[in-house]
Amino acid sequence: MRKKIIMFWLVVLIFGLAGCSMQPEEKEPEIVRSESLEFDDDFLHIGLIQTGKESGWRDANSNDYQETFTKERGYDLIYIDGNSSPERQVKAMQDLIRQQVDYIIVQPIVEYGWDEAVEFAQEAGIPVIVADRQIAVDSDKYMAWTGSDFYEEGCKAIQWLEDYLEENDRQDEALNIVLLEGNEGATATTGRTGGLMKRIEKHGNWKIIASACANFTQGEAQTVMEQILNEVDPDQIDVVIAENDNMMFGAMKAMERKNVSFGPEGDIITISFDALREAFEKMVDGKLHASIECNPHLAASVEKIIKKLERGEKLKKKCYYIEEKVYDFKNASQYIKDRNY
Ligand code: GZL
Repeated sequence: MRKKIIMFWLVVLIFGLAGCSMQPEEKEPEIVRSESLEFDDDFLHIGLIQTGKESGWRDANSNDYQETFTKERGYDLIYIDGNSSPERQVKAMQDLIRQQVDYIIVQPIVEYGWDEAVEFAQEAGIPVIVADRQIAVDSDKYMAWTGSDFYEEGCKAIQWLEDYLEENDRQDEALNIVLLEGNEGATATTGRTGGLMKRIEKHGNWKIIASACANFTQGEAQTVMEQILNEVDPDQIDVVIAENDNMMFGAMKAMERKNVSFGPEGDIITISFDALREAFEKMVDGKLHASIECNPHLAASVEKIIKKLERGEKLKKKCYYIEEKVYDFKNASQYIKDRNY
């Protein structure tokens, strides 16, 4: 019988009344121990707050959790779809505290807005594990983070471009670059953009001639790329970089509609992130030059952290990075058969 004693009624009262919008001058809540409330089973109750369904990467990520945290393996996974709304995600954390889950896994849409909710989870005695993107709160407010090194992913993308240009004796060429970015305030966006810009700035004759946010979605990317193609002569574009494959697919639809030539068999160099199976298909078909892998299989890393905590072990570090590779049109056919998402 799993018992969890938490500050239950007070959390309900504060979040219910203030809707998680406590004013700084308001008195800090006292910790009022309530009657113990418990789940009537032996499962480990895991609350998962997901971003939404914005990309193929996200689907693979969600499936990975659902295949890992199963009843057969001793877990009761309470999956909450954030529906691409940061506010809904914060409310989901309040609900999971009320349900007194054993752990909360949060996959944040954006880094900000988590302070109160994470603090109350901590005071309620519910460990929070952050995965994928990060949250901008003191790291002592959550147990650990696991995910990708997004900055490194950005650097890898430009390293690949530099190598490709060198191989084709184009290393001294001036380049005009179009950049499609993910959600503003998301670690995947700030990290990738940071790595990309850091490396692009090393080339005096490389220029970002247009950039736009398309929130990691294919539809928004097609719209913003159509706008860019209305404003910029496609013959002036040398490279299109999209911060995930789905946005690149949208950009490709916009370029096809304007008969713009792109990809290894065309003119414009195309680079994206995630390395979805569909990106491999585009690389094999000569439309995509490279995709920088972002591994969506985070559940095993999260489960390892939970098992350590369940054994009462102290976590030796706060950040658990996962392995990732770079794939391109030259090696895509070698790996595509192994890509299951
Ligand atoms: C990266 C993840 C990003 C993916 C996008 O870890 O946060 O969000 O790159 C997804 O496809 O939408």
